[in-house]
Amino acid sequence: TDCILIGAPVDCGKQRRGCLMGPDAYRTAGLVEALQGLGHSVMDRGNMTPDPADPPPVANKAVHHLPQTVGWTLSLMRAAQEAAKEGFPIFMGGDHALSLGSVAGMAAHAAQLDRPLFVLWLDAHTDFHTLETTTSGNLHGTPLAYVTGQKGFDPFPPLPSVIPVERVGLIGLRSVDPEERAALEDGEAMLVDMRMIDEVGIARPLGTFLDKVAAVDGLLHVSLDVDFLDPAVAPAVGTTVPGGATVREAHLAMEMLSDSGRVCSLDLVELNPSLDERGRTASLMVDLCASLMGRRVFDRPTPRGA
Ligand code: DIR
Ligand code: MN
Ligand code: MN
Ligand code: MN
Repeated sequence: TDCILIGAPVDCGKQRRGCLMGPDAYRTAGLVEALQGLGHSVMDRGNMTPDPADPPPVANKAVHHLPQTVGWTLSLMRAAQEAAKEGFPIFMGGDHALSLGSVAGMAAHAAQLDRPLFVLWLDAHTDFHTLETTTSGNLHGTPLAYVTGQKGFDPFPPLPSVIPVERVGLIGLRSVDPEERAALEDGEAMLVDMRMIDEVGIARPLGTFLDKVAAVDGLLHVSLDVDFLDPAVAPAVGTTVPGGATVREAHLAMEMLSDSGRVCSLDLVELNPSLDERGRTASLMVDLCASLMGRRVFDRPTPRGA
């Protein structure tokens, strides 16, 4: 695979600063070498900057950093479409607001190929707020609503291609705001909270989702938020929520995604290296990325349904 690393030091999607150091933390933790060690070619495009943007203010006074976020969305939408033509884009965040652009751009790319794009959201949170429902005003809590075409995103660029909510799977959920819950409970997204993982494991719901992708020859974008993981193993994130995925659950998910052969692009988001000791969260994220890109203990397929 031709991996294209895109540094997206987006740091305007929430109040606490630090995610701008994420791309360099992944480089320091050896992401390039890990991918090359698996036989992939790697092009590191360096770190991007946002386009200039000056959207009119919105009614919800809680919303902050709107111009910067719209600017990032414009530049990342374009970067995603360009990179996807040449290889497998890996968006090194940066906070989750970067997915407003990366996912919108990947959706445009898939539409050009006439392939359905699915999205797997690995996160403690649903990130399904609109500019109208958010009370924190933190725009990292909005990308999934934007890319699925929910109303309330007027200052943002119009979506070249909307992702129907039934093509979205969310796994790892344990912090969902009431407005998000109401909006998602009406829809057809696959919602996998931590209780379901406790009860049936992560392989079953993920396998079901991957079968859905394969049934229509779909492509899959994976958005991996650090807070999907338990804070005991991944403390370097501003919005820790106890009770997250274990290291093994996360690796199993990555290996199944790799086996599926469906994944076309990846976001690594919300890493805040200033909250860490010795880069351990960055190292774990690099190891998970390696599993997604083919690293194995032994080569054997997951005995699915066995
Ligand atoms: C919360 C937290 N739902 C909000 N969201 C996220 O601010 O809207 N934290 N994405 O990581
Ligand atoms: Mn998130
Ligand atoms: Mn989150
Ligand atoms: Mn909220």
